[in-house]
Amino acid sequence: MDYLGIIKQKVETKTAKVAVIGLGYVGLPVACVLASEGFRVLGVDIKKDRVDQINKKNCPIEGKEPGLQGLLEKVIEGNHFSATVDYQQLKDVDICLIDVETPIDQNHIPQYDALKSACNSLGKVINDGTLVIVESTIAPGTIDQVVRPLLEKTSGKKSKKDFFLGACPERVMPGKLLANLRSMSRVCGGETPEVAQVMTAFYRNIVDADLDQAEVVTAEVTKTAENAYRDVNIAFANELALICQNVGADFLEVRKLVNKSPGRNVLFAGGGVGGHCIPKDSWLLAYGTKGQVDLELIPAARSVNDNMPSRVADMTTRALEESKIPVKEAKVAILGYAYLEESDDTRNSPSESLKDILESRGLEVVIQDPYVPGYQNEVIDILRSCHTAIIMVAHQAYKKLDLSDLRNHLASPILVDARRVIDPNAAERAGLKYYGIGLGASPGDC
Ligand code: SAJ
Repeated sequence: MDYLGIIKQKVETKTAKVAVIGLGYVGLPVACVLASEGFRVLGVDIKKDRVDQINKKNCPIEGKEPGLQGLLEKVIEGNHFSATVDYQQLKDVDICLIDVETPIDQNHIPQYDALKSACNSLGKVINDGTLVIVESTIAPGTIDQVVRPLLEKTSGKKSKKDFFLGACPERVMPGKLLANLRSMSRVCGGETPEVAQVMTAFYRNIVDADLDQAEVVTAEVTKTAENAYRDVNIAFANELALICQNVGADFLEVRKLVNKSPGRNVLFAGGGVGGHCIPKDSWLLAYGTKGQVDLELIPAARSVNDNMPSRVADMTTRALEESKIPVKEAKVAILGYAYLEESDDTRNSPSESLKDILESRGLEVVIQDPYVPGYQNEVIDILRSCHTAIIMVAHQAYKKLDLSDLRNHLASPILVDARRVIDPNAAERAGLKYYGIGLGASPGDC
């Protein structure tokens, strides 16, 4: 039976029945966009309340996602999309996407519980000819060593014969889920060239950018490598900033001048690297080598970035000491709790690490973030009796701070700027003692 030919024909006529397992910030948008293109899409999630919310046309994704609520309403009302907790309903799907979380544990080992659960449940109902595509970010070798064995074991079928496997890692970003889905190129990693070809025909319905056919392992490596690459480059910026602090230069000036040299692109130093992708994907990439490659640079970059909150804490305690303020009697305000500017996402937030470090050193810590519920007091209101304000996130609101107001409300005029969003001269003119990441002559730990 030419199963792939049948799938391709159903893709071309948009009569393919598609399932999406995992209705989070990756699965739900892709389900809605596929449904809006005319496919019949069935979403599957283990969380019944999430399934119920979706079927009632309520988008469960937090944060602002332009267009998603409206698209969800449209495809539900048009009967092109519905959600369920019942895997039995997947019996007759032609294409099944898997979009479940793939976190790592504190030892940097991938936690594939959700992926394995999805494969176990899918394997029990999968019918002949189904194309299964994992969109989650996974370590190189996961399709071969985890997904295929599980699906074959639970289904009693053989891949490349009874069902087909591919990996097409997502490249979405919270806040731009629908935009990125359309505009970002994708790697269609198929277990055979024919599978990769059918994948590109399928994704061409929702992706306007390049669709590159490749082997599965290439797709697995590409996604984790692109984020490991970013992490290493951020680590370089951070280490360069520490050097600048030590030798009395200004990182921002050095960065601007270095980037005038062809082929250079130094990123921005900061208070650390948070989020759901960058801190994790380096470890997924490394895990793929099963310890058989002695990796040095990628783990070192992770360490540099993970240490930045501690560097900011050192800057803060030394600034207090310079002002003769006993550290254990000090109270500091952390401005910014999200992991990224103009975001409410606090996953792996460097500010959380900084708070823990400062509290472990005996300081009292208060937090403000205009986007994060629970921390949305006015900046000025939380500064009372604080000896220092630490800017940890480059929110626009902090760039517009009234520095004289800040100075007047602080118990002592110390500003630590871990994202370099404030002009040092303006801070000094307002009577603040300014300490900026990467700015020489500051008391940072270099
Ligand atoms: N950061 C720095 N310095 C920089 C850039 C970022 O310290 O120069 C920090 C941020 O403050 C944040 C963390 O790194 O804490 C991650 O920032 P990010 O800009 O990389 O944003 P993410 O985590 O949302 O990364 C996503 C990734 N996209 C996907 O995985 C699909 C990443 O591949 C993208 O490069 C990135 O968005 C992007 O370009 O915006």
